[in-house]
Amino acid sequence: MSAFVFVLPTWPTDVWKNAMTKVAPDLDVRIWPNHLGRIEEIKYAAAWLPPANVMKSFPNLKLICSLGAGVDAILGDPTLPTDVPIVRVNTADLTNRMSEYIVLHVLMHHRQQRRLDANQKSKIWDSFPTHAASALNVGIMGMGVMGADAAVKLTMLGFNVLGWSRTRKSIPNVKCFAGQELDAFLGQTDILISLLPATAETDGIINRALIQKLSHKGPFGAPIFINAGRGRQQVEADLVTCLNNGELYAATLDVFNKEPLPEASPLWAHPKVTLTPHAAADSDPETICRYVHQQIMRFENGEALDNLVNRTRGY
Ligand code: NDP
Ligand code: OXD
Repeated sequence: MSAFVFVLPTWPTDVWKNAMTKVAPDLDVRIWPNHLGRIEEIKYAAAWLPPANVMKSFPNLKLICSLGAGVDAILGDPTLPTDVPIVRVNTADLTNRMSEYIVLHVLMHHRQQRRLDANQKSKIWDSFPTHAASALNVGIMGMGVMGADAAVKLTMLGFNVLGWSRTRKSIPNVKCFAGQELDAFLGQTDILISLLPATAETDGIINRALIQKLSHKGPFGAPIFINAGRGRQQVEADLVTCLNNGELYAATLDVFNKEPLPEASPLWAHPKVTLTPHAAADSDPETICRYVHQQIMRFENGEALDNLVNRTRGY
């Protein structure tokens, strides 16, 4: 007897249970914390923001599936069983949604849509001069599944695209940097995008010192920052300082140090900030359940799992 459990403290469990039942009608689906049944029967878990100590409470757990691409919340559990493989989500649906978000916000800054919106509100007819996409260098930190897809789509629009990752990539029309080449990458970047995972190495990486290394040669005279990776990567006080003193021209932020973003945060009402509630790439329950079920089947058939998390790297 093997059962599957959802651990979803912040998501509607009925939606996910229905999706999984549709995709895998024979799977015995349990819900943490109130519908666990005999806990010894639970072999598979799928989680988003699981509280600490929950995974260790399943004594026969064989596989953990993260319902997001990022696994920082799962790995942050100090009592996480060390011998259970963790698989993370990688679906075309999630990747496409992220690329939509990145393209939308790069274009929004490039075409100065917020200025146009403000002009419309004040009934100001001002057809100010604009520039071509090729006038902008867009640099992506994190050239994994999401970063590589967004990079390719941005090149199609005519932007000059650069990428930085731990290991070097080779992507047509994208200038790829790796590891120690960060400063060279930053110096050529007008719009900086973070699609990095949250790890000990990336915590606080977007700070004032890094922002000061970005290019000031772009058409706006100061760089723009877009973060759809994780909030832990940005020092929010430094972002506010740089936006106020002109070291940053503008920012789009989807992720924050603390979520939901506290009401007292100056980012909410900052005139240079466009803010979204960690919604850059929403997860479609049915698509993701299909993917999770495939991983369970692979495990049961003794096949290699897809998108295994490397615990040492932290992503
Ligand atoms: P991947 O694991 O495929 O890619 C991560 C990339 O970051 C890789 O290119 C990796 O380099 C690079 N990287 C990691 N650590 C470092 C480092 N220390 N220095 C340089 N590069 C580094 O992840 P995904 O693309 O699937 O997702 C990226 C992140 O996006 C997720 O972890 C999550 O935090 C966030 N996300 C946010 C969403 C939202 O709605 N806001 C939705 C989905 C994801 P290398 O390739 O060399 O390993
Ligand atoms: C993810 C997310 O990691 O939605 O997938 O943040």
